[in-house]
Amino acid sequence: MSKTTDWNARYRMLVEELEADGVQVDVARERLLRQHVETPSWGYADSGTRFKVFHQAGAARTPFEKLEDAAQVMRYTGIARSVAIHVPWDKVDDYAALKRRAEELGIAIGAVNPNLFQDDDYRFGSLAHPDEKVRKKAIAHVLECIDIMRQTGSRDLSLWLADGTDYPGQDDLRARKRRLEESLAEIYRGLDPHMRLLLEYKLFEPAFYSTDVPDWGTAFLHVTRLGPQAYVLVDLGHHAHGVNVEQIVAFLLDERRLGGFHFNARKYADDDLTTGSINPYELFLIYAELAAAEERNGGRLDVAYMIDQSHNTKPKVEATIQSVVALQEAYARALLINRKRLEAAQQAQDVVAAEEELLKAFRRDVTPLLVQVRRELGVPEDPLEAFRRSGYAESAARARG
Ligand code: LRH
Ligand code: MN
Ligand code: MN
Repeated sequence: MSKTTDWNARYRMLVEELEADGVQVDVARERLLRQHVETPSWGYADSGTRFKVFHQAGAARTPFEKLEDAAQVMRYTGIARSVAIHVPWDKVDDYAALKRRAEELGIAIGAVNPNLFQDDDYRFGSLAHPDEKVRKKAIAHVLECIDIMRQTGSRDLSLWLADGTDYPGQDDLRARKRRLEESLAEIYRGLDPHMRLLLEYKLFEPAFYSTDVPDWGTAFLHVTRLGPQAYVLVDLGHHAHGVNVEQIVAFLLDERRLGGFHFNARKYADDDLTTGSINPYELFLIYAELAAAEERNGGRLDVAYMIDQSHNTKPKVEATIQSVVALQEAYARALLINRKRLEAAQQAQDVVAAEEELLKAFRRDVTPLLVQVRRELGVPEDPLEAFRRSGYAESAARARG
């Protein structure tokens, strides 16, 4: 981003152009000022592929160091207001102290993610395991996470299950469904009234023959049966190729069961790559649905916008800043869609005009609007460049080894 750019002039030009076109820029600006993205604690620690865990100099080693890194993303973007934790990866003796430290750093603890996949006992599943003892252990762990939520002030419990089978005949598929229903109901009863259970689905992996919550429909059925505090969580990497994710989002929004996202990008499967790096048009179309729902809902939507990524080839804080900025850009473009003209084209069955309305917004250079928003948020005009210049990565590498 050039230092000599006259951003005020460019912003005025954009406002003029959009308003002549019938788009209210102030509405977009205000929504962007309120945008909230949650980053994952596990995205700041060493991670790997199925073949090796790679060490990165300066990667966070403790839950407190993860908070420091998350706070950097907040400092440079102004919208990465909270960080999700994963237990026991983020196990500490005193969760109230973790909450206090987050607050000192200008962020909050967000969703709590139980870990039901890293214990030897979970080889054949957790909440749907054939052995009642293992199911009880898994439920107890989730209830302990709900207790942690009370200490961290978290509202959302994010539940992803590795449960499934590898071979036909390995287990009774209907029995697994019923066991899962019972376990989820017990967990649901443990929630405080303001808490939400977000159920994440995933097509496959680690199980390869059957997965107990393989798709949005299964998750939807479970959360609907559980009650009004249960919602579906959409992870962008958890679908088969060609699945229309924005349609799933629209359906769940309409049913008021969209609890949140795990944003990332994928080329093949659950790649956990930088949001918007592979399929920016899909990301925009998802945001087009979100912005439309917000519009119908008086400008508010109770959805948790979380990132779920792990970076092995990129520095972690930089990749997370790129992701937050990609979410900001997708949202900005979606807010600038001319809804009236889109609807008119839809009514007239003018397919080309309707598509062109979306493409026009998708191709729009929103940088002047984002610079304006960043100035108001008190963060640098170019978050990534400012972070790279700050020397934080180098000093973390020296301090953390
Ligand atoms: C596994 C997974 C899932 C969870 C995350 C913690 O697929 O990526 O998306 O949310 O681990
Ligand atoms: Mn996920
Ligand atoms: Mn995943």
